[in-house]
Amino acid sequence: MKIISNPPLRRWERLAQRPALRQEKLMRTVEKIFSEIRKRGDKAVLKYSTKFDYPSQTAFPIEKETVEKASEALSERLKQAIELAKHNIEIFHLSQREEIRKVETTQGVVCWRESRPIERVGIYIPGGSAPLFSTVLMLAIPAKIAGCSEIILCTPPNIYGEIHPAILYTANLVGVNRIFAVGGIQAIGAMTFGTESIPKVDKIFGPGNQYVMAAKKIATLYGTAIDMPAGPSEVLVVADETCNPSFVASDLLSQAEHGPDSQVILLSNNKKVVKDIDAKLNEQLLALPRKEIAEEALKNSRAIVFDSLEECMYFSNLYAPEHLILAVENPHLLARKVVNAGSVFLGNYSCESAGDYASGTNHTLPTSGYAKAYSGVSLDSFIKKITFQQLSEEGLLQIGPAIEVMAETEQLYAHKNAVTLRLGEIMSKRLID
Ligand code: HSO
Ligand code: ZN
Repeated sequence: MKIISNPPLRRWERLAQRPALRQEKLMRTVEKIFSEIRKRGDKAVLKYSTKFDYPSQTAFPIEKETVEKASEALSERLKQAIELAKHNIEIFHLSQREEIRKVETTQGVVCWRESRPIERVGIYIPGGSAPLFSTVLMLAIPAKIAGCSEIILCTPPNIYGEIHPAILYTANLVGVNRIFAVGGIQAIGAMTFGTESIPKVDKIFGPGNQYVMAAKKIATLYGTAIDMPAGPSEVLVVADETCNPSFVASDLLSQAEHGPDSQVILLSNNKKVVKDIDAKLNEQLLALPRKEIAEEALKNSRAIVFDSLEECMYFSNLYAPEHLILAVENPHLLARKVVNAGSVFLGNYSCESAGDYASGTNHTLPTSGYAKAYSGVSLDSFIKKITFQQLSEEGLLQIGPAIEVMAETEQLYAHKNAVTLRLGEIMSKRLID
Protein backbone atom coordinates (compact mmCIF):
# COMPACT_ATOMS: atom_id res chain seq x y z
CA MET A 1 0.00 0.00 0.00
CA LYS A 2 1.18 3.49 -0.69
CA ILE A 3 2.13 5.19 2.59
CA ILE A 4 1.86 8.97 2.94
CA SER A 5 3.19 10.79 6.02
CA ASN A 6 1.68 13.97 7.40
CA PRO A 7 0.27 15.46 4.20
CA PRO A 8 -0.19 19.25 4.37
CA LEU A 9 -3.80 20.38 4.78
CA ARG A 10 -4.02 21.65 1.18
CA ARG A 11 -3.55 18.06 -0.08
CA TRP A 12 -6.31 16.51 2.06
CA GLU A 13 -9.15 17.28 -0.33
CA ARG A 14 -7.33 15.48 -3.17
CA LEU A 15 -6.41 12.53 -0.99
CA ALA A 16 -10.08 12.14 -0.07
CA GLN A 17 -11.17 11.88 -3.71
CA ARG A 18 -12.41 8.68 -5.36
CA PRO A 19 -11.15 7.65 -8.81
CA ALA A 20 -13.31 9.52 -11.35
CA LEU A 21 -15.81 7.57 -13.47
CA ARG A 22 -16.64 8.58 -17.02
CA GLN A 23 -20.39 8.55 -17.26
CA GLU A 24 -21.49 10.11 -20.59
CA LYS A 25 -21.02 7.03 -22.80
CA LEU A 26 -22.58 4.78 -20.19
CA MET A 27 -25.64 7.02 -19.98
CA ARG A 28 -26.10 6.94 -23.75
CA THR A 29 -25.95 3.13 -23.78
CA VAL A 30 -28.56 2.98 -20.99
CA GLU A 31 -30.89 5.44 -22.76
CA LYS A 32 -30.75 3.34 -25.94
CA ILE A 33 -31.58 0.05 -24.18
CA PHE A 34 -34.28 1.71 -22.06
CA SER A 35 -36.04 3.13 -25.10
CA GLU A 36 -36.06 -0.31 -26.76
CA ILE A 37 -37.48 -1.93 -23.62
CA ARG A 38 -40.13 0.76 -23.37
CA LYS A 39 -41.28 0.08 -26.93
CA ARG A 40 -40.78 -3.67 -27.27
CA GLY A 41 -40.98 -5.01 -23.70
CA ASP A 42 -39.90 -8.64 -23.22
CA LYS A 43 -38.54 -8.91 -26.78
CA ALA A 44 -35.98 -6.18 -26.12
CA VAL A 45 -35.07 -7.57 -22.70
CA LEU A 46 -34.55 -10.99 -24.26
CA LYS A 47 -32.36 -9.54 -26.98
CA TYR A 48 -29.89 -8.18 -24.42
CA SER A 49 -30.16 -11.07 -21.99
CA THR A 50 -29.32 -13.62 -24.72
CA LYS A 51 -26.52 -11.38 -25.94
CA PHE A 52 -24.81 -10.80 -22.59
CA ASP A 53 -25.84 -13.63 -20.26
CA TYR A 54 -27.69 -16.78 -21.39
CA PRO A 55 -27.68 -17.36 -25.17
CA SER A 56 -30.55 -19.92 -25.20
CA GLN A 57 -32.89 -17.98 -22.93
CA THR A 58 -36.59 -17.92 -23.89
CA ALA A 59 -38.26 -16.71 -20.65
CA PHE A 60 -37.36 -14.87 -17.42
CA PRO A 61 -39.53 -16.15 -14.53
CA ILE A 62 -37.91 -18.82 -12.38
CA GLU A 63 -40.30 -21.71 -11.80
CA LYS A 64 -41.45 -22.48 -8.26
CA GLU A 65 -39.97 -26.01 -8.43
CA THR A 66 -36.51 -24.66 -9.35
CA VAL A 67 -36.66 -22.32 -6.35
CA GLU A 68 -37.76 -25.09 -3.99
CA LYS A 69 -35.10 -27.48 -5.27
CA ALA A 70 -32.33 -24.96 -4.52
CA SER A 71 -32.49 -25.99 -0.87
CA GLU A 72 -31.04 -29.41 -1.73
CA ALA A 73 -27.88 -27.84 -3.09
CA LEU A 74 -27.03 -26.09 0.18
CA SER A 75 -25.37 -27.57 3.26
CA GLU A 76 -27.14 -27.62 6.63
CA ARG A 77 -24.30 -25.49 7.98
CA LEU A 78 -24.99 -22.75 5.44
CA LYS A 79 -28.75 -22.90 6.04
CA GLN A 80 -28.21 -22.49 9.78
CA ALA A 81 -25.88 -19.55 9.14
CA ILE A 82 -28.51 -17.89 6.92
CA GLU A 83 -31.08 -18.48 9.68
CA LEU A 84 -28.84 -16.80 12.27
CA ALA A 85 -28.20 -13.80 10.03
CA LYS A 86 -31.92 -13.54 9.18
CA HIS A 87 -32.81 -13.54 12.87
CA ASN A 88 -30.40 -10.69 13.71
CA ILE A 89 -31.33 -8.62 10.67
CA GLU A 90 -35.01 -9.03 11.56
CA ILE A 91 -34.48 -7.97 15.18
CA PHE A 92 -32.50 -4.87 14.21
CA HIS A 93 -34.92 -3.76 11.49
CA LEU A 94 -38.01 -4.50 13.61
CA SER A 95 -36.56 -2.11 16.20
CA GLN A 96 -36.73 0.66 13.59
CA ARG A 97 -40.54 0.72 13.63
CA GLU A 98 -41.87 3.96 15.03
CA GLU A 99 -44.84 4.71 17.27
CA ILE A 100 -47.40 7.16 15.92
CA ARG A 101 -46.98 10.41 17.82
CA LYS A 102 -49.88 12.86 17.67
CA VAL A 103 -48.89 16.42 18.46
CA GLU A 104 -51.26 19.28 19.27
CA THR A 105 -49.33 22.18 17.76
CA THR A 106 -51.97 24.71 18.82
CA GLN A 107 -55.15 24.00 20.79
CA GLY A 108 -57.47 22.11 18.39
CA VAL A 109 -54.79 21.51 15.74
CA VAL A 110 -53.53 17.92 15.79
CA CYS A 111 -50.76 16.68 13.44
CA TRP A 112 -49.14 13.26 13.11
CA ARG A 113 -47.28 10.94 10.72
CA GLU A 114 -48.12 7.38 9.75
CA SER A 115 -46.00 4.93 7.77
CA ARG A 116 -47.31 3.13 4.72
CA PRO A 117 -45.28 0.59 2.76
CA ILE A 118 -44.00 1.24 -0.75
CA GLU A 119 -46.21 -1.21 -2.61
CA ARG A 120 -43.95 -2.74 -5.27
CA VAL A 121 -40.21 -3.06 -4.80
CA GLY A 122 -37.54 -4.59 -7.02
CA ILE A 123 -34.31 -6.09 -5.71
CA TYR A 124 -31.31 -6.41 -8.00
CA ILE A 125 -28.66 -8.99 -7.12
CA PRO A 126 -25.51 -9.05 -9.28
CA GLY A 127 -24.27 -12.37 -10.67
CA GLY A 128 -20.68 -13.08 -11.50
CA SER A 129 -17.98 -14.55 -9.30
CA ALA A 130 -19.47 -13.54 -5.93
CA PRO A 131 -23.15 -14.53 -5.57
CA LEU A 132 -24.27 -11.90 -3.06
CA PHE A 133 -27.11 -13.81 -1.43
CA SER A 134 -26.45 -11.87 1.79
CA THR A 135 -27.80 -8.81 -0.04
CA VAL A 136 -31.10 -10.66 -0.53
CA LEU A 137 -31.41 -10.80 3.28
CA MET A 138 -30.47 -7.13 3.65
CA LEU A 139 -33.13 -5.95 1.20
CA ALA A 140 -36.00 -8.42 1.40
CA ILE A 141 -36.18 -8.60 5.21
CA PRO A 142 -36.86 -4.87 5.76
CA ALA A 143 -39.21 -4.91 2.73
CA LYS A 144 -41.22 -7.69 4.39
CA ILE A 145 -41.26 -5.94 7.78
CA ALA A 146 -42.40 -2.71 6.10
CA GLY A 147 -45.31 -4.63 4.52
CA CYS A 148 -44.44 -4.14 0.82
CA SER A 149 -47.08 -6.12 -1.08
CA GLU A 150 -44.91 -7.17 -4.01
CA ILE A 151 -41.20 -7.93 -3.73
CA ILE A 152 -39.56 -9.07 -6.95
CA LEU A 153 -35.93 -10.02 -7.54
CA CYS A 154 -33.88 -9.82 -10.73
CA THR A 155 -30.50 -11.50 -11.06
CA PRO A 156 -28.53 -12.46 -14.18
CA PRO A 157 -28.40 -16.12 -15.24
CA ASN A 158 -25.04 -17.67 -16.11
CA ILE A 159 -24.36 -18.95 -19.64
CA TYR A 160 -26.27 -22.16 -18.79
CA GLY A 161 -29.29 -20.22 -17.56
CA GLU A 162 -28.64 -21.01 -13.91
CA ILE A 163 -28.81 -18.84 -10.81
CA HIS A 164 -26.75 -19.61 -7.71
CA PRO A 165 -28.90 -21.80 -5.41
CA ALA A 166 -28.05 -19.68 -2.35
CA ILE A 167 -29.74 -16.68 -4.02
CA LEU A 168 -32.85 -18.74 -4.84
CA TYR A 169 -32.98 -20.37 -1.40
CA THR A 170 -32.58 -17.07 0.49
CA ALA A 171 -35.13 -15.27 -1.68
CA ASN A 172 -37.67 -18.01 -1.03
CA LEU A 173 -36.90 -18.07 2.70
CA VAL A 174 -37.49 -14.35 3.22
CA GLY A 175 -40.65 -14.14 1.14
CA VAL A 176 -39.61 -12.69 -2.23
CA ASN A 177 -42.72 -13.07 -4.41
CA ARG A 178 -41.17 -13.62 -7.82
CA ILE A 179 -37.67 -14.16 -9.20
CA PHE A 180 -36.57 -13.29 -12.74
CA ALA A 181 -33.41 -14.48 -14.47
CA VAL A 182 -32.38 -11.16 -15.92
CA GLY A 183 -29.52 -8.83 -15.13
CA GLY A 184 -27.70 -5.68 -16.18
CA ILE A 185 -29.26 -2.61 -17.74
CA GLN A 186 -32.08 -4.75 -19.16
CA ALA A 187 -33.20 -5.83 -15.66
CA ILE A 188 -33.33 -2.24 -14.41
CA GLY A 189 -35.15 -1.15 -17.60
CA ALA A 190 -37.71 -3.94 -17.22
CA MET A 191 -38.46 -2.97 -13.60
CA THR A 192 -38.69 0.71 -14.60
CA PHE A 193 -41.21 0.32 -17.43
CA GLY A 194 -42.69 -3.12 -16.78
CA THR A 195 -42.86 -5.72 -19.57
CA GLU A 196 -45.28 -8.54 -20.40
CA SER A 197 -43.60 -10.80 -17.84
CA ILE A 198 -41.68 -8.50 -15.48
CA PRO A 199 -43.69 -6.02 -13.39
CA LYS A 200 -42.94 -2.34 -13.08
CA VAL A 201 -41.90 -1.43 -9.54
CA ASP A 202 -42.03 1.76 -7.48
CA LYS A 203 -38.47 1.53 -6.14
CA ILE A 204 -35.35 -0.41 -7.15
CA PHE A 205 -32.76 -1.57 -4.62
CA GLY A 206 -29.39 -3.28 -4.77
CA PRO A 207 -25.79 -3.08 -5.91
CA GLY A 208 -24.36 -3.66 -9.35
CA ASN A 209 -21.61 -2.82 -11.79
CA GLN A 210 -21.29 0.61 -13.38
CA TYR A 211 -23.87 -0.27 -16.06
CA VAL A 212 -26.44 -1.18 -13.41
CA MET A 213 -25.61 1.97 -11.43
CA ALA A 214 -26.03 4.17 -14.50
CA ALA A 215 -29.32 2.41 -15.31
CA LYS A 216 -30.62 3.04 -11.78
CA LYS A 217 -29.82 6.74 -12.16
CA ILE A 218 -31.71 6.90 -15.46
CA ALA A 219 -34.63 4.96 -13.90
CA THR A 220 -35.21 7.93 -11.57
CA LEU A 221 -35.82 10.16 -14.61
CA TYR A 222 -38.79 7.92 -15.46
CA GLY A 223 -40.30 8.18 -11.99
CA THR A 224 -38.90 5.01 -10.40
CA ALA A 225 -37.16 5.65 -7.08
CA ILE A 226 -33.84 4.02 -6.17
CA ASP A 227 -32.26 3.17 -2.83
CA MET A 228 -29.25 5.44 -3.34
CA PRO A 229 -26.69 6.51 -5.91
CA ALA A 230 -23.81 4.11 -5.36
CA GLY A 231 -20.27 3.50 -6.49
CA PRO A 232 -17.61 0.92 -5.65
CA SER A 233 -17.44 -0.36 -2.08
CA GLU A 234 -14.94 1.16 0.38
CA VAL A 235 -13.60 0.97 3.94
CA LEU A 236 -11.60 3.39 6.04
CA VAL A 237 -9.79 2.08 9.13
CA VAL A 238 -8.45 4.31 11.90
CA ALA A 239 -5.86 2.32 13.87
CA ASP A 240 -3.63 3.17 16.82
CA GLU A 241 -0.90 1.16 18.59
CA THR A 242 -3.53 -0.95 20.41
CA CYS A 243 -4.84 -2.47 17.17
CA ASN A 244 -4.07 -5.97 16.01
CA PRO A 245 -2.22 -5.49 12.68
CA SER A 246 -3.38 -8.87 11.33
CA PHE A 247 -7.00 -8.02 12.07
CA VAL A 248 -6.74 -4.63 10.38
CA ALA A 249 -5.00 -6.15 7.33
CA SER A 250 -7.82 -8.68 6.97
CA ASP A 251 -10.44 -5.91 7.17
CA LEU A 252 -8.69 -3.90 4.46
CA LEU A 253 -8.45 -6.97 2.24
CA SER A 254 -12.07 -7.97 2.84
CA GLN A 255 -13.11 -4.75 1.16
CA ALA A 256 -10.39 -4.90 -1.51
CA GLU A 257 -11.51 -8.35 -2.67
CA HIS A 258 -14.95 -7.00 -3.64
CA GLY A 259 -13.78 -5.50 -6.91
CA PRO A 260 -10.83 -3.97 -8.71
CA ASP A 261 -12.41 -0.54 -8.25
CA SER A 262 -12.94 -0.90 -4.47
CA GLN A 263 -10.99 1.49 -2.28
CA VAL A 264 -9.44 1.00 1.13
CA ILE A 265 -7.90 3.70 3.32
CA LEU A 266 -5.83 3.23 6.46
CA LEU A 267 -5.27 6.13 8.86
CA SER A 268 -3.04 6.09 11.92
CA ASN A 269 -1.14 8.31 14.33
CA ASN A 270 1.72 5.81 14.37
CA LYS A 271 4.02 4.99 11.44
CA LYS A 272 5.21 1.67 12.88
CA VAL A 273 1.60 0.46 13.16
CA VAL A 274 1.05 1.29 9.49
CA LYS A 275 4.18 -0.60 8.47
CA ASP A 276 3.16 -3.65 10.55
CA ILE A 277 -0.32 -3.64 8.99
CA ASP A 278 1.14 -3.31 5.51
CA ALA A 279 3.44 -6.31 6.11
CA LYS A 280 0.50 -8.45 7.31
CA LEU A 281 -1.57 -7.28 4.36
CA ASN A 282 1.07 -8.42 1.84
CA GLU A 283 1.33 -11.75 3.63
CA GLN A 284 -2.44 -12.39 3.70
CA LEU A 285 -2.92 -11.19 0.14
CA LEU A 286 -0.84 -14.07 -1.24
CA ALA A 287 -3.28 -16.65 0.14
CA LEU A 288 -6.45 -15.09 -1.27
CA PRO A 289 -8.23 -16.73 -4.21
CA ARG A 290 -9.29 -13.24 -5.34
CA LYS A 291 -5.71 -11.97 -5.06
CA GLU A 292 -5.68 -10.26 -8.49
CA ILE A 293 -8.88 -8.32 -7.76
CA ALA A 294 -7.61 -7.24 -4.33
CA GLU A 295 -4.26 -6.21 -5.81
CA GLU A 296 -5.99 -3.99 -8.35
CA ALA A 297 -8.08 -2.38 -5.61
CA LEU A 298 -4.98 -1.77 -3.51
CA LYS A 299 -3.60 0.38 -6.33
CA ASN A 300 -6.43 2.88 -5.62
CA SER A 301 -5.75 2.69 -1.91
CA ARG A 302 -3.47 4.44 0.57
CA ALA A 303 -2.28 4.59 4.16
CA ILE A 304 -1.86 8.01 5.71
CA VAL A 305 0.00 8.81 8.91
CA PHE A 306 -1.24 11.85 10.79
CA ASP A 307 0.02 13.52 13.98
CA SER A 308 -3.03 12.66 16.04
CA LEU A 309 -6.23 10.61 16.07
CA GLU A 310 -8.16 13.92 15.94
CA GLU A 311 -6.59 14.62 12.57
CA CYS A 312 -7.46 11.09 11.43
CA MET A 313 -11.10 11.75 12.29
CA TYR A 314 -11.05 15.10 10.56
CA PHE A 315 -9.82 13.38 7.39
CA SER A 316 -12.31 10.52 7.78
CA ASN A 317 -15.21 12.99 7.91
CA LEU A 318 -13.88 14.68 4.78
CA TYR A 319 -13.72 11.29 3.00
CA ALA A 320 -17.13 10.15 4.36
CA PRO A 321 -16.46 6.40 4.11
CA GLU A 322 -19.07 3.74 3.47
CA HIS A 323 -17.58 1.66 6.31
CA LEU A 324 -15.51 3.11 9.14
CA ILE A 325 -13.58 0.83 11.51
CA LEU A 326 -12.20 2.36 14.71
CA ALA A 327 -9.43 -0.04 15.80
CA VAL A 328 -8.24 2.17 18.66
CA GLU A 329 -7.93 2.08 22.44
CA ASN A 330 -11.05 4.12 23.15
CA PRO A 331 -13.34 3.72 20.13
CA HIS A 332 -16.33 5.32 21.88
CA LEU A 333 -14.42 8.53 22.39
CA LEU A 334 -13.52 8.64 18.70
CA ALA A 335 -17.03 7.60 17.63
CA ARG A 336 -18.33 10.88 19.07
CA LYS A 337 -16.30 12.69 16.43
CA VAL A 338 -17.92 10.82 13.52
CA VAL A 339 -19.93 13.21 11.35
CA ASN A 340 -19.93 11.42 7.97
CA ALA A 341 -19.94 7.61 7.58
CA GLY A 342 -22.28 4.87 6.37
CA SER A 343 -21.70 2.36 9.18
CA VAL A 344 -19.19 2.42 12.06
CA PHE A 345 -17.43 -0.59 13.64
CA LEU A 346 -15.98 -0.07 17.13
CA GLY A 347 -12.94 -1.88 18.53
CA ASN A 348 -10.76 -4.79 17.55
CA TYR A 349 -13.52 -7.39 17.36
CA SER A 350 -16.03 -5.48 15.25
CA CYS A 351 -14.95 -6.50 11.78
CA GLU A 352 -16.76 -5.22 8.71
CA SER A 353 -17.67 -8.80 7.80
CA ALA A 354 -19.94 -8.87 10.87
CA GLY A 355 -22.05 -6.07 9.41
CA ASP A 356 -21.74 -7.50 5.89
CA TYR A 357 -23.41 -10.75 6.95
CA ALA A 358 -24.83 -11.34 10.34
CA SER A 359 -24.74 -8.73 13.14
CA GLY A 360 -28.09 -7.25 12.10
CA THR A 361 -27.18 -3.87 10.56
CA ASN A 362 -27.78 -3.33 6.86
CA HIS A 363 -24.86 -3.61 4.44
CA THR A 364 -26.41 -1.48 1.69
CA LEU A 365 -24.64 1.78 2.45
CA PRO A 366 -23.77 5.11 0.80
CA THR A 367 -20.44 5.09 -1.06
CA SER A 368 -18.41 7.70 -3.01
CA GLY A 369 -18.83 10.38 -0.32
CA TYR A 370 -22.64 10.17 -0.35
CA ALA A 371 -22.44 9.38 3.37
CA LYS A 372 -22.22 13.17 3.77
CA ALA A 373 -25.93 13.37 3.02
CA TYR A 374 -27.41 9.86 2.70
CA SER A 375 -28.16 7.06 5.18
CA GLY A 376 -27.82 3.36 4.48
CA VAL A 377 -30.82 1.19 3.69
CA SER A 378 -33.15 0.70 6.66
CA LEU A 379 -36.83 0.09 7.31
CA ASP A 380 -37.41 3.73 6.30
CA SER A 381 -36.20 2.95 2.77
CA PHE A 382 -39.30 0.78 2.23
CA ILE A 383 -41.94 3.13 3.61
CA LYS A 384 -43.38 6.54 3.04
CA LYS A 385 -44.21 8.66 6.04
CA ILE A 386 -47.51 10.37 5.38
CA THR A 387 -48.58 13.39 7.39
CA PHE A 388 -52.13 13.70 8.73
CA GLN A 389 -53.91 16.56 10.46
CA GLN A 390 -57.24 17.37 11.97
CA LEU A 391 -58.44 20.81 13.00
CA SER A 392 -61.43 21.40 15.23
CA GLU A 393 -63.49 24.61 15.05
CA GLU A 394 -61.41 25.86 17.92
CA GLY A 395 -58.23 24.97 16.03
CA LEU A 396 -59.24 26.91 12.93
CA LEU A 397 -60.30 29.89 15.05
CA GLN A 398 -56.83 29.86 16.57
CA ILE A 399 -54.69 29.73 13.42
CA GLY A 400 -57.15 30.92 10.74
CA PRO A 401 -56.36 34.66 10.96
CA ALA A 402 -52.63 33.90 10.55
CA ILE A 403 -53.34 31.80 7.44
CA GLU A 404 -55.53 34.58 6.00
CA VAL A 405 -52.86 37.24 6.23
CA MET A 406 -50.14 34.92 4.92
CA ALA A 407 -52.27 33.87 1.91
CA GLU A 408 -53.16 37.50 1.22
CA THR A 409 -49.48 38.44 1.18
CA GLU A 410 -48.75 35.65 -1.30
CA GLN A 411 -51.75 36.93 -3.29
CA LEU A 412 -53.42 33.53 -3.18
CA TYR A 413 -57.00 34.51 -2.49
CA ALA A 414 -58.55 31.06 -2.92
CA HIS A 415 -56.29 29.91 -0.11
CA LYS A 416 -57.49 32.79 2.02
CA ASN A 417 -61.12 32.08 1.13
CA ALA A 418 -60.86 28.48 2.25
CA VAL A 419 -60.30 29.86 5.73
CA THR A 420 -62.54 32.92 5.62
CA LEU A 421 -65.60 30.89 4.56
CA ARG A 422 -65.12 28.43 7.39
CA LEU A 423 -64.49 31.13 9.98
CA GLY A 424 -67.67 32.87 8.81
CA GLU A 425 -69.67 29.68 9.21
CA ILE A 426 -68.29 29.02 12.69
CA MET A 427 -69.00 32.58 13.84
CA SER A 428 -72.58 32.61 12.51
CA LYS A 429 -73.31 29.24 14.15
CA ARG A 430 -72.04 30.59 17.44
CA LEU A 431 -74.17 33.75 17.14
CA ILE A 432 -77.31 31.63 16.65
CA ASP A 433 -76.40 29.43 19.65
N1 HSO B 1 -19.25 -5.08 1.79
C1 HSO B 1 -20.38 -5.12 0.88
C2 HSO B 1 -21.45 -6.10 1.27
C3 HSO B 1 -21.09 -7.55 1.18
N2 HSO B 1 -19.94 -8.10 1.63
C4 HSO B 1 -21.83 -8.59 0.73
C5 HSO B 1 -19.99 -9.40 1.46
N3 HSO B 1 -21.13 -9.71 0.91
C6 HSO B 1 -20.97 -3.70 0.82
O1 HSO B 1 -21.29 -3.17 2.03
ZN1 ZN C 1 -18.17 -6.98 1.95
